[in-house]
Amino acid sequence: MEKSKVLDSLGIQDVNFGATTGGSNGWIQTKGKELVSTSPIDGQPIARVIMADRRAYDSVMEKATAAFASFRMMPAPKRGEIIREIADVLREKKEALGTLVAMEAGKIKAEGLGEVQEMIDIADFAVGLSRQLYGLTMHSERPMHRMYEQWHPLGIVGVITAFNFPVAVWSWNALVAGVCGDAVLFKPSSKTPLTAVAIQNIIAPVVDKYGIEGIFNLVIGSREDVGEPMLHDKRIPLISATGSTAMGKHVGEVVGGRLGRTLLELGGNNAIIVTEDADMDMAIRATLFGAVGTAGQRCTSTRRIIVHSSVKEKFVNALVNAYKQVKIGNPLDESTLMGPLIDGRAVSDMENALAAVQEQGGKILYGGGTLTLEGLEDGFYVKPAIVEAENQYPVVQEETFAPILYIIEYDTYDQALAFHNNVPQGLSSAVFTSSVHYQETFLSHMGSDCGIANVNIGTSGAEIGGAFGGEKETGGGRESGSDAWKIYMRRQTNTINWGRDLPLAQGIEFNISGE
Ligand code: UN1
Repeated sequence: MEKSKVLDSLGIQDVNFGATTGGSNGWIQTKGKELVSTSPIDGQPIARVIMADRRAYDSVMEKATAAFASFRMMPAPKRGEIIREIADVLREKKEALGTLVAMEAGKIKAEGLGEVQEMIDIADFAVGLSRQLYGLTMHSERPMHRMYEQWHPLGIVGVITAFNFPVAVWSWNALVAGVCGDAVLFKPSSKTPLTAVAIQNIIAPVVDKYGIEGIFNLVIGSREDVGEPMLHDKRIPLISATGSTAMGKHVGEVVGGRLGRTLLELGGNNAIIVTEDADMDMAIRATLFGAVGTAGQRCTSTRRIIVHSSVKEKFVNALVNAYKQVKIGNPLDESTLMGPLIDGRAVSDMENALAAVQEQGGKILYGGGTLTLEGLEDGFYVKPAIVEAENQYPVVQEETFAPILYIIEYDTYDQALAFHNNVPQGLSSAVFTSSVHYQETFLSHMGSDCGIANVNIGTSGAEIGGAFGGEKETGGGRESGSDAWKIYMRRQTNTINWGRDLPLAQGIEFNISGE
């Protein structure tokens, strides 16, 4: 699909408003600064957005508050029907939206389409979930008493996302929160405003049909006008935020300060352990996808390989060989495997990390440096790097959002596990092995300390059905599948006395004397 067709099909104008309460009538005439969305592919503008100012934020919040009050009255399976229709319109627009993701975020088109597929998958999941928002019943210790718990809609959920998964992460939150009966206020990354506008346009017919304006809201704006007000706003009981650990600490502090809830999905420093008996071919392929895929800009990207000394040379040689064959270029070309980084800052972050690791004692085995591509001179292309390093180097301990892969050698499995866990982050992890002992140790309490731990599968590319998130500085949140829905609802424990007496719990007698 060519650029103009993609934009037309998604209702993207040359100049777009930056706030909506959803549906075809929900767009607000925003009056904030102009935000130009440029493509990392060629550094050229795609379209512009007039950002929301404080007034637009307030009017969206008012509408959302009112909309929540009626939406929560709708039975959950009916809300599920709405999400089912959202899945239908997403299927229709998969090609266009996936292409826009590639244009605006710079990931290759196959991955852009994969991201839209994640949206469709979570929508389907949410439809089923709408009939399964189960609470428990428990046996009361008192006779003729019934005790159970139920889950109620929570309120307005603030969703703050990063550029690298501009549409999927919205859907994990918004579509699950939707069946839970919440309203959603979406603040996308200022790097990817157009994909956010596109989502609103795609779902507009469904919003119109069901008259649910105010449920799926979008506010594109600066940190001062939108970001900070969201964090401080007591009308928002839950903030779900994806981004760096530094950002998450701030979100946690501010929202925690008002005792609001947070769902934080922050930095990762994901490793694959390659044991001496691993299937090398599989390990290489998984490493390539994990480290080079999305140009190393997933929170689940593989950043460290912890490899047994007896197979290190073989592994590194095969990996270098594989890296040499990676076609770097325009992510819209089908043969491209790696597109650009998101912007110039990402390129200098990568350069700085590579300089630092060499200073700290590391050795670049392959790649690094920028690439100037014909016709795409203003794009942000780099060569993915493989670096021999030690786990304790300060730069290895950090998440650099770029395709840098550190190779760390080990001799004993205990040592491998110690290296593995000895980083501040705890998102995703993997072991490639054919040993049941290594596998089960890795998955046991003695093994990986991450929220995601895989065997003979790389660190990235998780399915939506599981709970997604991680421990330590990754923030502890869980979103997407499994029972992650619970954070979008409030739990209520109910005890009902259907007898004619009033026994107290714990056997307490509390009678007026003489009775
Ligand atoms: C992210 O990078 O923020 O597991 C999300 C994965 C994707 C999601 C990544 N399903 O790599």
